[in-house]
Amino acid sequence: MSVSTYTVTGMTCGHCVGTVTSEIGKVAGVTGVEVELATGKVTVTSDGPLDEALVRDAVEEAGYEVAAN
Ligand SMILES: [Cu+2]
Repeated sequence: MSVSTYTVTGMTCGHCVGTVTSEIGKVAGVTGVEVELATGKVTVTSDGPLDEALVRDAVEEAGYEVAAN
């Protein structure tokens, strides 16, 4: 199992959180997504190393941005 964290910008409410959660949840290998609205912190659990580009794409697909860490 591997855990990675991202900072997502542009989320303003629970609906945004739901959209980001569901889009990242579709990425291959992802087993869990936790989004903290106040900080934009997104914790992704996966069953193997995750392709960061796919997570980034998923977040952009949802209409938000991954901040550079
Ligand atoms: Cu919203």
